[in-house]
Amino acid sequence: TRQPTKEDKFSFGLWTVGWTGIDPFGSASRPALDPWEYSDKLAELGAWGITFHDNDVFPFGSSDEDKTRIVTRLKDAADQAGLVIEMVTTNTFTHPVFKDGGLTSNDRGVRRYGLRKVLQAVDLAAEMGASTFVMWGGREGAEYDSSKDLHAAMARYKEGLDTVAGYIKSQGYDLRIGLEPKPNEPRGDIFLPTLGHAMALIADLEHGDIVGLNPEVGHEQMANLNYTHGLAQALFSGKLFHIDLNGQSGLKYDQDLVFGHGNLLSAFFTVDLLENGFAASPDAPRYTGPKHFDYKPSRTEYMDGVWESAKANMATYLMLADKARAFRQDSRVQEAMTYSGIFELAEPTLAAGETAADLLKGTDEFDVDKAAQRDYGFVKLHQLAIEHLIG
Ligand code: GLT
Ligand code: MN
Ligand code: MN
Ligand code: MN
Repeated sequence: TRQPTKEDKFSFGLWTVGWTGIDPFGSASRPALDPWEYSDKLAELGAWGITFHDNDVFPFGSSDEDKTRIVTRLKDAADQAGLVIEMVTTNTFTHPVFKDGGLTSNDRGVRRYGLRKVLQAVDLAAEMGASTFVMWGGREGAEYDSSKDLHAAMARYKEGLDTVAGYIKSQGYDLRIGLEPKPNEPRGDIFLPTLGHAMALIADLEHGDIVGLNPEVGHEQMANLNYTHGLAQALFSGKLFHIDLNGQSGLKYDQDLVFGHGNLLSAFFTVDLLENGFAASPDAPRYTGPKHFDYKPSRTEYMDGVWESAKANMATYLMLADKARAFRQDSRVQEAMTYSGIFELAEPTLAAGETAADLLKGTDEFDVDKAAQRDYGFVKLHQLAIEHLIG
């Protein structure tokens, strides 16, 4: 595989390589480094950018002086290493004050505190030159249906998001919000569990134009959903602002594996969409943002394993990109796509100027029985993808 370069726009959360292996059953399995040690190493491995939560960099409750000192040191290190800080986000999930959520806690004092923390992180994001502000509401949710007025919870979520988006506009920041859905974990049921739920709330916002999505592979697959389909619909609606690439093996806890280390075939078609766009819609929107990895180096790995796993994300992406390019360029694939009707799907169903009444009048001399016997050849086409992937 070729080495990653800045042109590949690979970025990593500091909390990914920075995860020390603490889980609900065990303590840390490796040491914590300083933030700039992670960023220096990521740059060396070929990353283009980094991302972080406020509290990945400075501890919760730091004084303003400490915040400035630590953040300045990280920004200098990133500049030195030629790294872009492309996304900044807030941690409104670790501290127990957020145990019932930040924007949707039943406690109004907590909500005011949470919203203030988010706004402060927006200022930080702008200062760092980030273009995306992710909002993952991991603690926004419930274990018990008796515990919430769900209408009020949605109203408070909307109020919170509009306050943040309105603030971004009023400050003239060049920032867009990426909402990150997840069905469950840490809450029993998280609000905005899927991309569709998030898009629906965005449509209800006053400042929804600068609010879009940050879909994560594992989060969609935990809900038994198709990640590539999710990206496609987000692109269709102009809402694919950012992505979290990782791996997940089916319906279980959030694994945050290396990209491709879960459902590899699904990862292939995700890369195919990102690199090659829609097969029959050349004018459709394309994703041009960072390829951001949100994974965890497994707890079994020590520091060598941390860096190996970071490299593995980029290497797997690049290998899949080569395979996806060859797949699309293969004349057998193009023929199989034509046979399958893929290009025909891009043709409008009605003729130019044709109305529903016109359609009702005609018959097209359509032979239902013959159409029922059509062979779509989807299996043959898919086998060509398998051949490119492992042949
Ligand atoms: C947390 C979560 C991720 C989110 C991060 C952004 S925090 O690690 O599990 O999926 O992307 O807040
Ligand atoms: Mn995850
Ligand atoms: Mn995660
Ligand atoms: Mn994520």
